[in-house]
Amino acid sequence: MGTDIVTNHSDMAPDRTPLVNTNRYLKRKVNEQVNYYYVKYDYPGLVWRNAVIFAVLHALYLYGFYLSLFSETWSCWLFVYTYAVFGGLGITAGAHRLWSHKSYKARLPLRVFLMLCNCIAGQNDLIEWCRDHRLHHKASETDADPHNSNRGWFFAHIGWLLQRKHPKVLEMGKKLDLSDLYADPVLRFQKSLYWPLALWFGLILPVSVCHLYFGESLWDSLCIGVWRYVTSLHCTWFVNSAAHIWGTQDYDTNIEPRESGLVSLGALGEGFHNYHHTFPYDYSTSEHGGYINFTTMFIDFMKFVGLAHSLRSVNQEMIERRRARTGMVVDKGNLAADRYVNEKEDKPDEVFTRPSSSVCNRRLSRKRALDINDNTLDGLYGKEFQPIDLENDQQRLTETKEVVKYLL
Ligand code: ST9
Ligand code: ZN
Ligand code: ZN
Repeated sequence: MGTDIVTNHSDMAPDRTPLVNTNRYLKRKVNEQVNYYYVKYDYPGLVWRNAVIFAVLHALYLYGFYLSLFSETWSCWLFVYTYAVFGGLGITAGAHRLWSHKSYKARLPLRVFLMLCNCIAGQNDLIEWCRDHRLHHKASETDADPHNSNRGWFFAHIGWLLQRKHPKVLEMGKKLDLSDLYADPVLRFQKSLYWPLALWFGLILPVSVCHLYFGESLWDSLCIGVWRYVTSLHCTWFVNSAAHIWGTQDYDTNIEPRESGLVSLGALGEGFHNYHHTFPYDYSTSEHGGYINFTTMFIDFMKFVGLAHSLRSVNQEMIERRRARTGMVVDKGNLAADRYVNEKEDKPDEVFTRPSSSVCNRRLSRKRALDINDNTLDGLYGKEFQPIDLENDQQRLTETKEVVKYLL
């Protein structure tokens, strides 16, 4: 299958151009194998306004960090930390699990609460956030992915907010169905008043509380507020960067997202990213329930008090089948995976006699990528986002094959 697929082990780009003095190819080492990704830079570059804003924010952040360690009163610190968790829930339980993925349903008071928490986070209005995130799932690791991790750690982390979006992002983004988001009056309200709401809940209120109630100076209160904001931004961005590059691929080796406990710790449970991209409709974004997953605990509690319902999850048997079919094989004791390879190949020994799990992972990953079919597409995009129309579906298939071509 796919005789046109080129594997790169040398200093050659996919089209066999030598990689000398060019920024058109990105070099990335995956499991000891060097891959090259084609990157187009034929659209406008840096957005200076954002670069200056983020530079200033990071300068204030450093002073806020110093205050948080040595000078801030413990009661103010407790307030800032709790406030940050509320803002985080506005992203994780609200923007992400509720509105982007519809992985559970929330009654009006909870939706209003999460919308206000979301204003604390200052990460664009909910409709824009969900649009970009749905596109990220639909077109992961392609030009149409707003924070395509194939363009490097820095781009996936913050770089994508410092430059104009790739034309493919706008083109594919327009094909998304966002009618459910526009149908929610809570989201329409937030969009219409986003800036006043975000300024009030994200800046004026927390800074005033630190200044007037906890007695910090106005300047210190501002820097502490910036410290909270920038920290929560980085915790979120690590999901796009670190959790797309480092970690294990327990459920699907055909996709880049990884399992990262460390990212989960900072992102209230959002670091189990290989699971999440494989089963995007699971309200827990992981198979481990509340383990390093404060957001899952919060949604469970909301269900307990009757504010959340219709929580969607994946049954264990389905997870095991998927792990066996496409997951990373960790050791010889993985009988389910053995069975899969036995069925699929006549030479199981060749696959399973291996020096390390990472080498085996690479082999299986490359083999499966060659076998790309509709099942793997399910894994890439999740069942939640079914094709909108045939033409779009065809487009996705073509783009995915393009990516696979450059991955190999
Ligand atoms: C931020 C968001 O940080 C972070 C999101 C991360 C997501 C992570 C997900 C992981 C899971 C959850 C983890 C949670 C963990 C939480 C832990 C917490 C403790 N489709 O945008 P423009 C249209 S935000 C369709 O200006 P440019 C658009 O509608 C940080 N259409 O593009 C518009 O059309 P029109 C703060 C799209 O000019 C036109 O295109 N915010 C799409 O290329 C132009 O849109 C910032 O820093 C699409 N996807 O500029 C602001 N996208 O005019 C940053 C766009 O008709 N943003 N369109 O309405 C910007 O400044 C700009 O967007 C830009 C691009 C410079 C980046
Ligand atoms: Zn998601
Ligand atoms: Zn992702």
